Amino acid sequence: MISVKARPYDYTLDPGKTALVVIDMQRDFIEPGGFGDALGNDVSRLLAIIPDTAALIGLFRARGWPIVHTREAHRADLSDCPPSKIRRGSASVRIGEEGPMGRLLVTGEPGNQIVADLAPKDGEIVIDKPGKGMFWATGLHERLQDLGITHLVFAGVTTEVCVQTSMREANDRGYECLLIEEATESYFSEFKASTIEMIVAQGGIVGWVGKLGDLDAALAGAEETA
Ligand code: TIU
Repeated sequence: MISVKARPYDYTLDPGKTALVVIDMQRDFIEPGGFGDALGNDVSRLLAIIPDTAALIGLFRARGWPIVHTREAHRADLSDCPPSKIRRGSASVRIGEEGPMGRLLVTGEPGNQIVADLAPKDGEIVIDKPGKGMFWATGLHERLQDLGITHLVFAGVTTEVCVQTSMREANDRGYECLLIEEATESYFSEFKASTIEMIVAQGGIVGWVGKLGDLDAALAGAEETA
């Protein structure tokens, strides 16, 4: 077991039973002309976490530990998208409509691809999810169980929407969850800060939040002493 400095107290992970989950680092949310932009958000804040997220992915790749990439994505016929989701918000372009990067939030479209710097490699799990949470209609829980995964490290966007929903769903399914602070972002700085406080409140009611450098140091330190 490896102990990582975190809030509200040290997080203990089990090597071999730990996977990284990178939530929705797709062009739709991170680049101008995507869904995030259509909803009226300034997407530039999200671009800034790409280097730290790449470094986090690198820690897992170096060890051959499982990596899951998710995309918020709907089928081309939108049969997996509730009409309520399409109606919601005051988007200039709605889900399924044509934007500068193709049809918004539709699988296979240019905007639905994970940003180039974080592109999945062969052997990594890529999940298209129709909801904000990563378990609804994806079969991911069964895949993680088949791999014997008990611990999940989280990154991605946005902190208070798809990351928080996925982390709460994972917590309810019994996973021990750690969110890496530098590898997640929101369009609203105050929402990121509040989400972090919600996760660690009440003794870690949803899980733990830690820093990339502390995870790196803990993993490297454990290998030195092994
Ligand atoms: N709008 C917003 O903050 N997020 C989403 O719609 N999806 C994700 O968080 N991925």
